[in-house]
Amino acid sequence: MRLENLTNKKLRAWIDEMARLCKPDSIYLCDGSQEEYDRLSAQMVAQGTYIRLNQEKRPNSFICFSDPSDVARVEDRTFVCSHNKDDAGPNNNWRAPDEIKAVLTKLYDGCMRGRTMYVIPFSMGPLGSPIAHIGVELTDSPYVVCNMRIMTRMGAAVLKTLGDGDFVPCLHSVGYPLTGGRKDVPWPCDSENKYIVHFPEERTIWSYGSGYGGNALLGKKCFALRIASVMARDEGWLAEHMLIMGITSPEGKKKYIAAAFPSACGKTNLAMLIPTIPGWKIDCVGDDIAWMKFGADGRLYAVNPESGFFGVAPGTSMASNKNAMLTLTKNSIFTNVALTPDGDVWWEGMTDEEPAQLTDWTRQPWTPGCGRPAAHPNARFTTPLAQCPIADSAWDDPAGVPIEAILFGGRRSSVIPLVTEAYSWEHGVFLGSIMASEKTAAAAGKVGELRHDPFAMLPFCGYNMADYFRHWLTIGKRHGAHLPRLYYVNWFRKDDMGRFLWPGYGENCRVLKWVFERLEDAAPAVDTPLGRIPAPGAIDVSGLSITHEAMAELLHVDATELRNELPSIEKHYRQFGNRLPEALWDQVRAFEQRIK
Ligand code: O2Y
Ligand code: MN
Repeated sequence: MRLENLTNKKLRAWIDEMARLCKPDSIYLCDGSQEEYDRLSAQMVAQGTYIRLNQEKRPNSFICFSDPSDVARVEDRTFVCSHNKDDAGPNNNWRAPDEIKAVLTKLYDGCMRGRTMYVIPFSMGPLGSPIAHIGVELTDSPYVVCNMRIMTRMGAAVLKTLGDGDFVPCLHSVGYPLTGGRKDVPWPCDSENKYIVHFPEERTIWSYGSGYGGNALLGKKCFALRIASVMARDEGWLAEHMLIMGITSPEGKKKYIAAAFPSACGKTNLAMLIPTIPGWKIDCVGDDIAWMKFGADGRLYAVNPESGFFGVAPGTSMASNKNAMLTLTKNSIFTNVALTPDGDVWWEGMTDEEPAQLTDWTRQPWTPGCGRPAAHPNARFTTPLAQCPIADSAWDDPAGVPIEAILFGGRRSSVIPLVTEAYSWEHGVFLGSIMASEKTAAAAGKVGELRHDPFAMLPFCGYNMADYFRHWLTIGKRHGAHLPRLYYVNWFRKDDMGRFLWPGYGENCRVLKWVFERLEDAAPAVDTPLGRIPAPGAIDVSGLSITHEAMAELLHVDATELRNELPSIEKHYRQFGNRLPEALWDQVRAFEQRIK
């Protein structure tokens, strides 16, 4: 399709306006075809952005290395620009919309000189699904185009579905105009100026200066979480940082669950889990984001707005996540991993033995023991969901899948038991709202420090988190009859010696089995001050070498330890002032009574 033939007036006017501002040499409307993907990939090979991997080992796949200043999401450069600062809340960096537009307009002026502006129409969610929404990203990065083709449904079919309808405008530039004889570089970006800006009232995204991941693939965190969370609040649905999985029992009964975990807590591993208990089966619908709307039957239906995985490579192996490794055998893009001499990829944790020599993510020769990691800790693979060996048969179903349980989880070495069932929806919202996780080496701050990350949405909620809690409570009031049950899980509890008590990975299916059986009213539980936990013996540990003492420790709920959490819960709540729903203070008071 040619630009001249675009019938959507808002789209045409917006492209013209942004082109006048960014001044690209040309404008190209993406059709989403394989031919287009191959052509842009070949162009990036010629430009030095991509290296084609060995066709025999990793067909139709590429590696690229980013600028060392552009390796991850930049939370301190991410802004939510509502008119009223309180509407963004203490959970967001805020700037007045007009003020930030003035700053960015200056930066955008001429920023695409010497480049092509690509127009990417994309659907978050299966095309035409009542749960899906459409966005259009304008970008000067062919890397973004190719990644968006894997991560979203993208191209001509989206324009057809869009018709005259509305879309979320997403403007992106790497901020590296080719003016005054300036030569292009393999990874253009602006290392001085990065802005990831959201205008929730206009439902618009402006991103400048970064070409990496969540900063540049605007369908992901910017649209599918920050802007969509606002849309969901206004329209009565849920846009969440959650995986979606199907669980099938040996009797052939299937249920779908969603699960929210902060970044770096193993969501992708859980989404692709291989059960260790005979007869149980897991299918993957998504590993990062869930959009959920209530159906005519009153049940909550979820789609994965994405169509690929943008997963962390380091630590991924045949042992830790065989399904991910099998997914990325072809048609994949690898960013900031290491290159082997025979044209394949490698990263820390991929194999027990390190290769004798590599080209590392900084393009330097690397040998074991040289003192540098070969792959950047936030190195990523972009790979199609359809290639996942356990892709659920309904992963692309426009109707979505019915969600029966939602898990919240964090990384806690103490206090929080292996699994807890909420007493009610309100109690579950309380548990989600006080979720906290210990920092890993991957995040800024002291390792082990506890950070409250309500619903795993702290970096992704596009409005005041207190209003987000209220939205969850309202959903509970409106849809009482068919609501999913809510759970809090913790795979990371440690013993006195600092060793993990629970083996994790495939063994997590034992906890999922208990959840499944609870939904069938077929598993016993006991009440504790935190919630309902499995009765002794209710978690199936057959074939697992775990001591009774370890199981008891994993399920131990200690009132004194919980009491020690109260000041930090209250502090966390107080930051929201009187916007925090009173129902949550009621939950705190009820909790206080239970731990007296
Ligand atoms: O650093 C980035 O740009 C990616 S962050 C990311 C990517 C995939 C899934 N989740 C996340 C996250 O930070 O939660
Ligand atoms: Mn995520």
